[in-house]
Amino acid sequence: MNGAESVIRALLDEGVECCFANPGTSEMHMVQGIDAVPGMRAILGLFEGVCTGAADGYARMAGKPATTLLHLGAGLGNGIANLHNARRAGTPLVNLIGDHAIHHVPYDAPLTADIEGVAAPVSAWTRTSRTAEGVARDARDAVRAAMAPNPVPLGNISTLIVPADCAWGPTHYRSGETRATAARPAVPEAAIETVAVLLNADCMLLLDGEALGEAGVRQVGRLVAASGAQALSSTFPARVDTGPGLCEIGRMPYFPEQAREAMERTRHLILVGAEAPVSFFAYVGEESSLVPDGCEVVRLAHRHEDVLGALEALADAVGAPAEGDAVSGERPNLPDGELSMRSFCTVFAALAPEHCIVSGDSGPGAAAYPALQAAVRHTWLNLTGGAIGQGGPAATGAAVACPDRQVFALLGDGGAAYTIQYLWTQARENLDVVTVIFANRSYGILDIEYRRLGINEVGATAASLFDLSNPDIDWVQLAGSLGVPGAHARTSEELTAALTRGIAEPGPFLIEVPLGR
Ligand SMILES: Cc1ncc(C[n+]2csc(CCOP(=O)(O)OP(=O)(O)O)c2C)c(N)n1
Repeated sequence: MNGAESVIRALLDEGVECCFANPGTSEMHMVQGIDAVPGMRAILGLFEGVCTGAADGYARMAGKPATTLLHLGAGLGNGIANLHNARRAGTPLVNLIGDHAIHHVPYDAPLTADIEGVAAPVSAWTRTSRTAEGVARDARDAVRAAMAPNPVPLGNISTLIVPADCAWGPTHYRSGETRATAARPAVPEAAIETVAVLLNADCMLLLDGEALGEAGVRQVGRLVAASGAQALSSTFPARVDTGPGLCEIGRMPYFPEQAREAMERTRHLILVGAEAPVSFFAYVGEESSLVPDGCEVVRLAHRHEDVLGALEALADAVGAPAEGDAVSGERPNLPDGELSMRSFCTVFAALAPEHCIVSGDSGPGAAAYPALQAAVRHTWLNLTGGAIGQGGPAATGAAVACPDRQVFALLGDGGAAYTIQYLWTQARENLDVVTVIFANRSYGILDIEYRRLGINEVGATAASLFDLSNPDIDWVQLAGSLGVPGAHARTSEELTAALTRGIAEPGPFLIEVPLGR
């Protein structure tokens, strides 16, 4: 076989079964390898940011990496924003990047680039293969590195660069080596003992990582029942599993003054897989840390550690009941009349199916989080790194990983415009995703941030840089041209009808609502 085929076999042996691809000539042997070896699902994305965001969404739901297949430095570079988000999320992901054959690089042909340089800021592990014989080993190492318990800033992205001659050259590959599993390091007992002594109603548990998976949230419920402590997730965690039967999980607010207010009465901020909260941006004269004076920060567990084990041990140590606090769960009645963010949230909470997945981005969609939490068990995926244009691609990958679950993407129109090609992939793969576009025809948050920075005069040029009208994008028409049916919803009744249809019909659907924050 050739090197490319050995790479695909190696990836499959490590449990990687899905490839979000946008290939070029230097990846042709990889494409041939995928063709030749059964088991690797190859999905075309029309922009690399779709591939990388989809690989992120897939892994957040599947708990194992997908691979991307991208074209040299230019292709990888196009995918960087969503790789940045995936790094912040701690998502395991393997980039397979083709390169010129080794003998061709010195000729500086047009697509020649410093691919390792492009990969470096987002990758915890980067390697350029040197031989066809070595490339399968490289692929296995890439997956293992992506699954390693890395500390927070590093993330879990591996980038393997495969020169074309390593892909086309002859090699042997023998399956049989067992798949590697990486254990998370245990939390020191001293940390558990320290928190057990001080846990009371003056504490806030700030949660991220495993603490926000279903098993983690159950343990948090026990701790809340035993101590009266508050439980909040960090502002944009990668994944939260909540809803009726599980403990209510609030969210650390985005704006600094609101975050400080949320911690006003907190004497001990206990970090459970989370980092101490900081202001998203610097503001003139404002501190970067959001932790109020008089609040002590205590760490129970780092995100890469055995967070779940630590929570269990802590709950046992404080004598917490086996069944903890839980949301009771009630569907709201369907409203009628004018459509507002409030009625949107009510309709959404009334209709969203059990065990749905919601992928967020910019825009006001996060407002639906409390209402949904009170209504149905679900998984919420957040924009982890602030690089907008993630929600649609991540929803695509989540739907590939979980074909039995209804997926929603709640997107601001500004964010949606970055990576809207994802709709085409959803249509082609017949994925059950309902996208809601909040079309306020503006970069609304930038208008708010502009004023927060003390610039009160919004001049004509500034206003034009925050304005998405002239021309208005018709998202339903745009979706139609990408193979996705849709509807405008201007009233609560129209939203109810559109959402009911989108959920009932197989395949993707898009709803444009004239709402903003
Ligand atoms: C990749 C990237 N480019 C630019 C920005 C800056 N930015 C943050 S929010 C935003 C506009 C969001 O607009 P929209 O999605 O319509 O939501 P709205 O604020 O109007 O509710 C922009 C451009 C960003 N965060 N990420």
